[in-house]
Amino acid sequence: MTQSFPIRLHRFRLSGHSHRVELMLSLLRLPVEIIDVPPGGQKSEAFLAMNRFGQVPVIEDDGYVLADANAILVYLATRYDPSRRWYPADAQGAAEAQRWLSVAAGPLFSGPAVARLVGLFDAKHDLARAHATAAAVLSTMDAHLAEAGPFFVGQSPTIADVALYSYTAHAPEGHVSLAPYPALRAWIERIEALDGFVPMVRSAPKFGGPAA
Ligand SMILES: N[C@@H](CCC(=O)N[C@@H](CS)C(=O)NCC(=O)O)C(=O)O
Repeated sequence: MTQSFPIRLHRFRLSGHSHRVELMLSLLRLPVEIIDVPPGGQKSEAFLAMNRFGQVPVIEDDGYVLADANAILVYLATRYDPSRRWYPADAQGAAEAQRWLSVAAGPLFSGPAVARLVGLFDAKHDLARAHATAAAVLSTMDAHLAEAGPFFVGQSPTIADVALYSYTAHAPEGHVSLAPYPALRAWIERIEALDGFVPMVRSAPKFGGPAA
């Protein structure tokens, strides 16, 4: 299906959840209008009317409002990629993609993303615990790619890769080195070489320190 009017993306510039959606929109070549939510704006009455959880990202697509990064990936790939290259339609492919969406929402968040919240924003989280979770999830992801790559679900990129990319590639912003994970580093290069790839701005960590 083609799209002539832009899909509105409400985001924070440094939000990996938001970048995940921006990347999907770009890979699908969908026109987008980016709305940078000001600090605290996600708790305004107008924003809460779009997402009761008061978080970015949120999209508006021809009057349809949807929050939650992974839900948005499912929606965009189902609606705008009839080939189902990005979100496999077969039972096993769909289930495997979902499995990695759960990793993106689970340990990839509580590990690398939480460590990044500390590194960039001095968020009051347990950095040592986030680093331990990051090491466990990144080594599992690395082993999976080494055995079953080049992408998380088979031979071509899917929403699983889009969901996992931002917080993996930006893990060093939470003092998480990617040096021990060669398969992950090669995968990051493959994602960044995709037609339509858009980067998230890189930041240097200002708070916290490397894992002991
Ligand atoms: N489950 C949500 C999580 C989104 C999320 O954590 N958003 C953060 C930015 S990365 C946010 O809006 N934080 C501000 C807040 O919670 O007030 C999703 O996948 O979209």
